[in-house]
Amino acid sequence: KGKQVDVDLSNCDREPIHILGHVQSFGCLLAVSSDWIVVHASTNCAEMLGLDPEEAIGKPFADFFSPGSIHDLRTRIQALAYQTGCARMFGYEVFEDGRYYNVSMHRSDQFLVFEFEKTTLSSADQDDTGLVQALIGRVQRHDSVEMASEEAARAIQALTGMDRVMVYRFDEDGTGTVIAEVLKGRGEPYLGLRYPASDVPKQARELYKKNLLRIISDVNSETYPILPKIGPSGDPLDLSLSVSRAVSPIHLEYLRNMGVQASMSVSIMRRDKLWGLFACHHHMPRNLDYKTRSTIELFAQLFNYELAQIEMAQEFNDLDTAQILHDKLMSQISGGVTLLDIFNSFSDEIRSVIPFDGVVVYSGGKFKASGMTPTEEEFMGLARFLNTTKGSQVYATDNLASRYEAADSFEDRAVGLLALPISRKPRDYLVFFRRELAQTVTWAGNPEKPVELGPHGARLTPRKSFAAWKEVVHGKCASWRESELRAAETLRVTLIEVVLKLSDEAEADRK
Ligand code: BLA
Repeated sequence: KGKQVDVDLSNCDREPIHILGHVQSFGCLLAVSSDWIVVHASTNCAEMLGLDPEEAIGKPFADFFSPGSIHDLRTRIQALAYQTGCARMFGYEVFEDGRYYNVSMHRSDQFLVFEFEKTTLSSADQDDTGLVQALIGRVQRHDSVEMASEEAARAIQALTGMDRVMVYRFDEDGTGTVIAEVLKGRGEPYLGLRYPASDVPKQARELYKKNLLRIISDVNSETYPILPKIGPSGDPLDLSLSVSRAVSPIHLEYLRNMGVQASMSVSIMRRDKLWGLFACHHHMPRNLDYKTRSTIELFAQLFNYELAQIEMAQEFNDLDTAQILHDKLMSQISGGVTLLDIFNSFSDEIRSVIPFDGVVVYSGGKFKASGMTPTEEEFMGLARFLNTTKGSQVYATDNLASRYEAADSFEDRAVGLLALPISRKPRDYLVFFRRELAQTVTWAGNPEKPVELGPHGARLTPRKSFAAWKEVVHGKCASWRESELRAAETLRVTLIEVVLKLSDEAEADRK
């Protein structure tokens, strides 16, 4: 278990956000031991349930709840025995006195945890399944990740009424990009911007895999401590699966600095990986009924499947393209053509599988370049460096200067490369170049003065985060993706075949 640490901006990922010991104002919490003795209670149980927490702790649950209620709760939670996650009841009349609650139940270590939120019967009656079907139907019309994401953001906005809904996609290294955004009214767009990994620190990303939706209903509202702070076994209550868990003060400051009063995020999963988040903001406090939140969670789970389909189709497509490319290349080879000629007619097709900003073909001592590349002279030096790498596979770097210092003084700022050795001795190459990533992403919109900055200042705003990210990635290009490297390897094998065939033909011509 994590210990309480002093958290500042340099150790974001050490804040133990699952044991902060408070709930938000919209929910109250009770934890019982396996023999149903109350072990923990949040202080707002008094106001929300009419149950004095100090008095309840140590007493049987049955002293406060009727046999009928206990039976209902027990039945639900038993269904959870072999499963993680929460059991839910909507619009349940816990005390049979006209007060309705939404109840969430889950296991946390040896405890059962109950969370209660006030609700009305009418919201429990509402049936959203038709709406979800219609909304996911719209998403299904799209075959690109970006378009489907935008449609899904629109759907989440329809379900929540939040001002801003973004789809935030994680990269392998934990950095993230806003790839879709729906904005109501005025506001600085964040679409297309990248943020450092620490903006959604590691432990938060881990937590968001287990607990798929969290809402921060009011960043300025009081939070309520869970008593006692340390339980009987010497640990604070683990709130990983709690729905009313109060959030990190650092993140609250981030939201306040942005002028956001309520926030909600929903995990987007691809298999067991956190692919991204729906991140939603509202300029006023906003609480969404647990039933609505569950509907949104369901929508997100359906969206996960759509996303997987789109991405899989895309991967098949890329494989097809590589195969088609191979066949086309092989069929075009005939007397008199050179590798350079061939490359010219295929560079667009290659670019659609492996995006690049410049390319050099270096074959038989001839140099040919297009786009953002080093000069011929610079390239000759680079080729000598490449000759020191393995000749039997592709070589990729997103930060060339860190491997080959002379690249620092290249005239054109191509900072990363992917090299395909296509013959052994002397070595010929096809080399793709990429420009600096920070230059390919630019800040959108006008700077807007943050409302009022908290103690950690402007660093805790998206604008400063973006700047921080730019610093981190200075001198780097977009990383070469796994799928791009695979495509490059396939292409390399094809090109070797091409080269062999060309030299065979040249041989035949000579005879
Ligand atoms: C959580 N940070 C989050 C969340 C988001 C972001 C979406 C999820 C919680 C929520 O629903 O609000 C990040 N929000 C963004 C980004 C944009 C946005 C990038 O709108 C861009 C437009 N955050 C920092 C730093 C630290 C930090 C420097 O920027 C650490 C020192 C911490 N962020 C932090 C923590 C959480 C968080 C601890 C988890 C909050 C919790 O669940 O308790």
